[in-house]
Amino acid sequence: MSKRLTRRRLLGAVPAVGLGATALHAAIPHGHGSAAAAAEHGASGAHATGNGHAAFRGGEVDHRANGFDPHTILRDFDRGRTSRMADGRTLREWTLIASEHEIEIAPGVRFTAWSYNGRIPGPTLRATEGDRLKITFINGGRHPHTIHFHGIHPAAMDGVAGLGDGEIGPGGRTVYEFDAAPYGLQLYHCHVRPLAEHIAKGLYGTLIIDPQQPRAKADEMIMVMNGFDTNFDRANELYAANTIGFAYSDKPVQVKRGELVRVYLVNVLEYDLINSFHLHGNFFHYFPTGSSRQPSEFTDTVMLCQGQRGILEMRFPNTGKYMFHAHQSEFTELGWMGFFEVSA
Ligand SMILES: [Cu+2]
Repeated sequence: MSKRLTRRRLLGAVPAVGLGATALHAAIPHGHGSAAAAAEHGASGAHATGNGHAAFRGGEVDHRANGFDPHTILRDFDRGRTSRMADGRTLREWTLIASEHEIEIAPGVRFTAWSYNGRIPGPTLRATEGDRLKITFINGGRHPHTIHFHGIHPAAMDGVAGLGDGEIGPGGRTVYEFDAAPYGLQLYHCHVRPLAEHIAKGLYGTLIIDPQQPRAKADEMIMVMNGFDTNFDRANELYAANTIGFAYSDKPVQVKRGELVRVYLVNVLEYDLINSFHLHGNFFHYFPTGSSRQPSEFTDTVMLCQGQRGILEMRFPNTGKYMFHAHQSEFTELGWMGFFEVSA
């Protein structure tokens, strides 16, 4: 057995270490089912099954048992409990609870996740620029955690050690309160060391701050690009948008021809330097961080470092199925791939 187990080696030989390593070996696609062939070609030797596209073997993930479904997460925006403040502004309140629980991230592959409100990614919080935001954080886990929001706010609300209430211990709670600014697509995540582990286990989510002059009406969705290190070697074995690999391939995202589609795209992937989004059969306008009304690009591929995010706007002129995936082929074959299915 080699000293270090890597995801590339996983495709070839599976040493009996790591959570669910055997199940993972069974679940990921291999070249003609031959471990030797897969090892020879590396991860890119993983071949398609069934309908000609990559997929996991061994059935389906039990979304109900997980407590969340990537198809629900896709269009689930949480505007919080709202009330009017004395100055006329809107106050939005949420409660986020960190907890630890086992989830199935590929058929038969269990992963001890840390999450906000029992789902990965955490709730997609949504507000309008200038609203007052109040997030009560309760730590129901066994390790200290925080919520660190991207955006503009006072230092004491930054959710890092040594500032404000700092790290929140097990059973502890705190309140993060600040104004929604600037408009755009913000990320939130735990900021406790070791940071990579706290993030990669699932403690992240998105805060969308809408501009006061609303964007055009659209079919909106959130895609958080993530991955999972199932054997603790600080490399990912599985990749996805919204946690469950191939979920949008097994069941394509339904959209309408000619209708404006807006994708809020976030990269939280740990352990890999970059991630990307590539669309087939169409182009999109790209708004980095969503912080300008003018697109920076008209393209079919964008590349994001961890923490980067942006808004994609597109209309499909043709009906049919259009693939979207990371343009790192290895990520694609290990789960980060789906389809838009365009109907008239
Ligand atoms: Cu944490």
